Amino acid sequence: DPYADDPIRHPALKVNSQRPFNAEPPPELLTENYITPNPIFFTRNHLPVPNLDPDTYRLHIVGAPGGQSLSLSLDDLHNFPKYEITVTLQCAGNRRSEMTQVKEVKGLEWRTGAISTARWAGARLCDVLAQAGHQLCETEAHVCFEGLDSDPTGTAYGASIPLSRAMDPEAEVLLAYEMNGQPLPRDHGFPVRVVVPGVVGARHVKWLGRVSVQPEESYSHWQRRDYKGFSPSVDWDTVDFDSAPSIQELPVQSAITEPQDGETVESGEVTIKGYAWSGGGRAVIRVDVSLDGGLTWQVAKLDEEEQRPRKAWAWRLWQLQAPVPAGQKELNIVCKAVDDGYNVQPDTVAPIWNLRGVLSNAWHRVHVFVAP
Ligand code: MTE
Ligand code: MO
Repeated sequence: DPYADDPIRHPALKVNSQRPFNAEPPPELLTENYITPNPIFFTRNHLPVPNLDPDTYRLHIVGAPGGQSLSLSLDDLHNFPKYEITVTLQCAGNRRSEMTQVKEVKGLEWRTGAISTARWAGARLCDVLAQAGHQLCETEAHVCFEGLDSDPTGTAYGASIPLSRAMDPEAEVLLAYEMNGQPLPRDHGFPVRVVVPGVVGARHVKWLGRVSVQPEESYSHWQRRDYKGFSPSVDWDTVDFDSAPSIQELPVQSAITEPQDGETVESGEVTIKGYAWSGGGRAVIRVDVSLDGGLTWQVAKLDEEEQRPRKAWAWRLWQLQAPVPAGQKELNIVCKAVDDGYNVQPDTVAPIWNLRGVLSNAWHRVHVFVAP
């Protein structure tokens, strides 16, 4: 059993798949803290978790022509300037279960919890690439990452990002060795993972083994044959993966974490809580909440956490306390967020349905009963 050596996990996690391990925190725990505690941070593994020895671990950086290749130990990585940033990581499949309700899709049934936030610390990818002789170039180029996790045929997890993002100090791409002040937990990439702020989770390669600069995107299955969006009209007979770009920056997203669907709330006043986030460093500027399915709206209160312009990498938690209209037996609670590009979420799922169930960011809807 290649999974026999996987780590022990927190019992509160809702498991979507045991082998490989995929699990999300329950909604009420997800927004209890701005920073998600490591043990309940969502986990998305495609393969068994490798057991890597930090003493012999080496990160291989393929050098530029005329530059030099690097074989970095953990100590070497610690010798680069250390940066710490708060970044929200979201899987492209977050909220896929809502797409399944429209029509069957292929993928894990994530609810609203395939998203979490941590303080990540490590070396900047641009500093490490510079030491290997890499520079920004005029022609198109990509930084390819390979994980040290692999399937029985020896194929490793891989992904890539454009070199322009990797070399941009403002993009703050990290080779992270710490998560919330601790060495990375095994499930989250020990000893080193990539953190690409504002970009889909799939590019944050864990158990990082090799970094190279190539004229084309990574040839990994997960770069080329997955994590792409398509029209609702495309099915598995007609899909042409080469026709669509790989997902990088994610669209604006929000969800209600309290109350939960089917719950009974007290009459009088209801407290609604949730999260909102957008990709590409775009800040969330507003969250609108409706108690009547979207007929009338109220503006939620956003938490006070700092949002840097163009570098708003982390989510905002929000809440709304609202009187329950007298005589209501049920409420159809809805939320939708707006980012600083004034991008909004689509109101329903059907027009954004796609065969792989990615990019599921329609208004989030929760139906609750009011106690008599
Ligand atoms: N890196 C490796 N090496 N193997 C993987 O399976 N999964 C990716 C990414 N990096 C993956 C990986 C996907 S799809 C996501 S959403 C994130 O890791 C999840 O990171 P987390 O498990 O720390 O939440
Ligand atoms: Mo993912």
